[in-house]
Order: sequence, then structure tokens, then C-alpha cells
Amino acid sequence: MTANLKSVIVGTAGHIDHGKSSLVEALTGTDPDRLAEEKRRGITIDLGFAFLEDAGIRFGFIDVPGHERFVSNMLAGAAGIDLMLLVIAADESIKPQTREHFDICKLLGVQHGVVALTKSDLVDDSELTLAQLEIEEYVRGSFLEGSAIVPVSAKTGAGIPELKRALHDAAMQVGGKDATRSFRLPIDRAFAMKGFGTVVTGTLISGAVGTGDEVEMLPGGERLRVRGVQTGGQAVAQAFAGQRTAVNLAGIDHTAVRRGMTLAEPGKFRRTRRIDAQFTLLAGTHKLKHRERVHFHASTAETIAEILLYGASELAPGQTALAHLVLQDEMVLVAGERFIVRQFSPVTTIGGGLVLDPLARRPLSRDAGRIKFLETLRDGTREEVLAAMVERAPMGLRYEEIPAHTGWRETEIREAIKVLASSGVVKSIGEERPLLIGGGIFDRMRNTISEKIEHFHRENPLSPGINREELRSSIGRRVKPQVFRAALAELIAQKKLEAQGEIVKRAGSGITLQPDEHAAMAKIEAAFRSGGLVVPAVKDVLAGLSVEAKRAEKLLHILLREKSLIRVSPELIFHQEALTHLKERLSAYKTSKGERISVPAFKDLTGITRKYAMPLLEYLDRERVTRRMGDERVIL
Ligand SMILES: Nc1nc2c(ncn2[C@@H]2O[C@H](COP(=O)(O)OP(=O)(O)O)[C@@H](O)[C@H]2O)c(=O)[nH]1
Ligand SMILES: [Mg+2]
Repeated sequence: MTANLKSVIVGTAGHIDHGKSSLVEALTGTDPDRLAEEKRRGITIDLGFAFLEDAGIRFGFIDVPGHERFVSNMLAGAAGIDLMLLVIAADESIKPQTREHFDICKLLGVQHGVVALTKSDLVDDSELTLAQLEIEEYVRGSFLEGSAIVPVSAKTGAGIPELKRALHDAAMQVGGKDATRSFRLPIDRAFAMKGFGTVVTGTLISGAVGTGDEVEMLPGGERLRVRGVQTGGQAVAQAFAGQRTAVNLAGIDHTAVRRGMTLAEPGKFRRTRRIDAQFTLLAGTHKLKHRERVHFHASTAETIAEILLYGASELAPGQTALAHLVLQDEMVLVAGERFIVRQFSPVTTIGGGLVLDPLARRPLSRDAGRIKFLETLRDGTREEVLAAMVERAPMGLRYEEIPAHTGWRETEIREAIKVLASSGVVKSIGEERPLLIGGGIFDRMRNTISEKIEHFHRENPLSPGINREELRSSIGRRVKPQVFRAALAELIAQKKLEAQGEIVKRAGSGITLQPDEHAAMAKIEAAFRSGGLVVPAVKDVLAGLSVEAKRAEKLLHILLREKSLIRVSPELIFHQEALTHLKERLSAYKTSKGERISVPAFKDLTGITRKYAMPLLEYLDRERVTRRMGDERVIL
């Protein structure tokens, strides 16, 4: 029944004692002051909640405290609101927390609102008109300009129907939250309910959640199961973005959950301690210094942050700048999310901003492109943003990084990749989770490979081609294997190169082996491999082949070039497998018997005679596997 109603979250705002809580009760029939202390003292301390279904709209009311001491509670509620109900008492008009709450809503990007001019029963018509004019003047130039200003009295009920109509009209303008994105519920309350266990509540700001879902509690990362869901005090199969939501959780004690934690779809959100953002300092405050410490509030969470200004030592009131914020505690933040900043002491709201990159890297003075990149994040189209991200990842951008930084949906990401790949701006490598690399970088890599191969053929006219691994390491250690493979595959597909097993060569170039040469080459290799460390004499191996001496010599060269065989001394050639095995045995010897080994011990270990042992030890010295010390060797 509730699923097809439009859900709109209304947040009250305004100075203490201006009648916010009374008005919510007059509208909904529910007293939002739920705490015993609130009832006793007659003030709102924490967030209160109430619901109203009216002409096809389900309103969720969040009643906030007006007292300046409880602004941080107000902020926890304000983050999810669609519509501000600015409450101003006709007999007092605009007061400090009227201004502060209104500033906060502006900084949070609230787009819609209604002004309730309360306690209309306490003033006469001329005072009412005066207050109305004053408010019109005050909201000029803001999102509230032209919004309804409705005189009401919670005491007499005058104006309540008109206010409901005004709320309804404003609610029709609200765009609503996106239920198709990943589920995220910033928690504003956690408590135990008899017979149910742990219940958490919050404004569902994206996605949907239903009974039986597996969810993740952040920042801890615990995986939990949803036992039940309620919205507006009624059990539902699923709750959707834009609804006040209560989730009954299995697997966690309510004392382990606090306001500011986030319930989310598993694996979709990352915690962060550094963000890049656009920050605005309110007019009428002090200037902000570079590295100033502040209170940081986003969704229902708060922490302390240090603000680093990009390219400035201070920010003047009323100005906006790009900034890096270092958070004292880890938080879950997404791109496009708004936040509020309050002065460290005395605590007043001084500004706020927009998260551009929730997973920012530490600022580096050599990173000259950062400001331009952040401007692209702020103003660019999806394709422009993705192209800029790829440009800043010269070794390739992993697919998983894209949603983590941008919050985009899978379909949006795939679409942007398609556009950029078809224009050649980006090369997408792999299907499922592609690695993205700049088109220019990829082209240069292909050219480098071609050049290396040309060079190799010039230097090694006898060799059929270069070993793949050797080619890769000649290109640079930091090149990711899949990028190298993709570049190579493209050159092969373009028929510029050919590959034969592990060997790569210029297409149509070099030596092509005859069938009898293939067989002879295999025979040479087998002879040395089966010998182990007791290798046959080279001339005997070559003499035993069916091809003539000159061709046999050429085949041996190819095997040495490929490094399948290794020349240890002018007379002795070993298979590389035998040498690798020998090095492993030496390292095992070092572990069990110590780092020194004598010539007799080496002969014992390997079972070979002096004829092989001495050249091998000299080879190992050259390879820095061992070092000679008197009559012994030290295993390095
Ligand atoms: N005369 C009159 N008093 C009101 C009206 N609305 C609220 N009040 C009183 O003003 C005081 C503060 O109201 P409350 O709703 O707690 O204000 P809040 O702090 O903004 O939530 C209470 O004593 C209310 O009874 C109204 O419309 N008319
Ligand atoms: Mg109140």
C-alpha cells in the first residue's frame, strides 16, 4: 500500500520555542518529543519522528531541536530531508537558530520548503503582515524565495489546512531519492525492542532494503541479516529510498550500534579518511585558515576534520574554494554528498560543501593537475570525468575504482567506457572488470613493442625472435601484464607481429624452421635436460643430429639465445632447469647446514666430479649466488 505513495521527508527548522514540535503534533497527531526528559523540560533535545499520509503523499516528519546546544542532533536529521518546514514564531520573528538552520539547509542543498508563521493567535493582523514582509525579504535569493508563508496556530488550529496544502504543493515538486542505486541507510537511532532485538532507524537515502537481505554495518564491516523492515510504523516487505525506515537486525547487539554508522549493501561502500571537496564559507563568519581544525558533519555522522585549502592560505567569508579534508575518524561518504562544517570553538556553523572525491589521495605539491581534475569532477560530464580519472592513472584504472570514487551505477559506467573506447580516448582491457588505460599510452606501448622487436632482429639476425618475458621486462617493470598482453595481441591481430609459443617476432621475418630442424632442436634440448648437472659434450650432441653441422650450430645458438640452455664455460652448456634446481638446493643447504660450503661438500651435494663442479662454482660466483672465500664458498 505504501510502495506506490510518494515518500517525502520534511524536516522542521527554526529557533527554540517557536512551535516546531507543537506544529508537527498539530499536523500529524503525534507528539515528536519522545524522550521523558523532553516532556519534563518541554524542549526538544533529540530528533523526533512522525508520519502523515495526505492526498497521495506519505510525509515523514523529522522534528529537530532548536536549542543551539543541540545543533549536532539537528544536523543528523537534516541530512536526509527533501523539504524544509521553516518555523518562525510571529511574535519573535527571525532569531539566531532560524538563521543557522536555514544556512544549514542551504548548504545541504535542500531545494524545497514552506515557511510556517506560527503562534498567529498571539499577534494582530498588522504584526502578522510585518513578520511576513520581513521573512520575504530574508529568503530573497534563496531556494525559499516565492515559497508559501503560512500563518498558523497550533493552539487554535487556524491555518493548519492551508499549511497542509502548501506542504502538498511543495512535495509535488520534490524529485525524490534514487531507489535504483546501492542501498545506504545512515543510522540516526539504535535500540532494542522487546521480542525483536536490535532495531536501527534512519532516512533511507538510496536504494531499497527488504526482509532477508544481507547488509553490511559500516565502519566495522559486519555482515548482518535483515529480520524485518518498517516504514512509517508499518511492517513492509521492502523499504525504498526516501522513506523513514526501521530495520530489525539479526547478529548484532543494539549497544554496538551508534548514530553515525551506516547500514549498506555489502561491499559497495568504502570508508574514508580523506576527501576532496568544494567548500563554501558562510558570509558573516571569520576567515578560515589553511589547515584549520573544524567539526565535520555528513549524513548522521560527525567527526573532527582538518581543512587544507588548494592553492590558498586562507578563505574569506562568503567564498568558495576547492579543499582537501582529513577526517579524524573513518566515515562512509559518496561523491555528490553534502556536508556541514562548524567552527572548532565556539561551536557555530561556518560553512559546508560538496564531496567531489570521497577517496582522495594525500595532496602532493608535485600533483599540479589536481585542481583541474577536481573542477572536472565538479562540472564535467560522466565521460569527461572518466577520461580525467584514466588520465591520472598512467598504469591503468581498475574498474572497481570507478564506482568507489564516483558512486555511478554499473550501467552508467559501462556506457561511459563504451563512448570513450569507441573514440579511442580510452583503451578498455578485459571484459568483466576491465582495466582502463589512456588511448595515447596504449598506442605508445604498441610502438615501443614494435621498436624493441625491430631492434632485437637487427641485433640478433640469427635468432627467430625474442622471448615474451624478456620483451616485457625490456618495456618496464611497472607495466601491468594484461596491458602488455593486450598491446601484443593487437599487434599480432594487425599482422605486424607473429608469435610462436614463447617467441615473438616481426611478421614474416627471420628464420622459419624446417620440420627436421624442429626435431633436431628438440633433441638438443632433451639431451641437456636429461643430463642434469652431468651434461654431455656439446660436440657429441651436435654430431648425433640428422642435420648437418652448420645448421646444428645455428639451432644451438637459438636455444642459447632463448635462454633454454646456458653456457657456463667454453666447453660446458647446461639446461636452465638444472641450474634453477641447483640454486634451490644451495638455498636449502644454507637453511639447514649454514652459509659456508666447501668444494668437497658441493661435490657431495650435487654428486658431480671436479670437472663439472669447478666451472659451475665459478658460474655461481659470477651470478652472485655464491662468493669465494679461501677454499670455501659463501652462499649469498
Ligand atoms: N499560543 C501559542 N503557543 C504555541 C503555539 N505553538 C506552540 N506554542 C507554545 O510554545 C512553546 C514551545 O513550543 P514547542 O512546540 O515546544 O517549540 P519548539 O521548541 O520549536 O519545538 C510551548 O509552550 C507551546 O505550547 C501556538 O500556535 N500558539
Ligand atoms: Mg521542539
